[in-house]
Amino acid sequence: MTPPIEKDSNPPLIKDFNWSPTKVVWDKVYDIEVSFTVEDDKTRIKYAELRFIPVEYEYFITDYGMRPEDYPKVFPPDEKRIYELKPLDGEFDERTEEFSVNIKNITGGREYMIIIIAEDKAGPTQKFEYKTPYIRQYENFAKQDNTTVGVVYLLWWGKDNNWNDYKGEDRPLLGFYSSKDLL
Ligand SMILES: [Ca+2]
Ligand SMILES: [Ca+2]
Repeated sequence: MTPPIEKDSNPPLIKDFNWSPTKVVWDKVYDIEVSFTVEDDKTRIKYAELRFIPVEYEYFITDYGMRPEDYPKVFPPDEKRIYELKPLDGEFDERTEEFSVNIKNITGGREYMIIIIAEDKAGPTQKFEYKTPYIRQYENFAKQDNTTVGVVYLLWWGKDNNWNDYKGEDRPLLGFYSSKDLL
């Protein structure tokens, strides 16, 4: 008698997800490493893919009135990347496989989606999604000296009345302004 074939309709688990910056210059993250494990209880792992997708903020155009031509100046275009992965040990031959990806030259100025898709040989597909925090576009070169540049944002500020009562220590370099000043 042949043993009954055990059905496997459950997708594998994606676990131990981790990401860490591997190249950072003055707070600007250029490169990251993403690692994770795919594990199934019955079937060996067949496939794993990682997508690194720039998050788009269409609502700046549709809701906030940003001109479409200004969008790429604020959120610099960056490519979508898709990595078809091999296990760290080189072969898809077990029910547990580990993976690691280096993502380099991130443009930044936005968040990114990290999407992992994994399959075991029985077919079911598992999907995992993670949104990175904001990754800055430019290096924070302000840290290279001890000068602090500040911006005070005050709604409705008059030249005559408000400055007399002003108790702050910081004074505008260009003199006392008023919200009524013409540009
Ligand atoms: Ca399975
Ligand atoms: Ca293996």
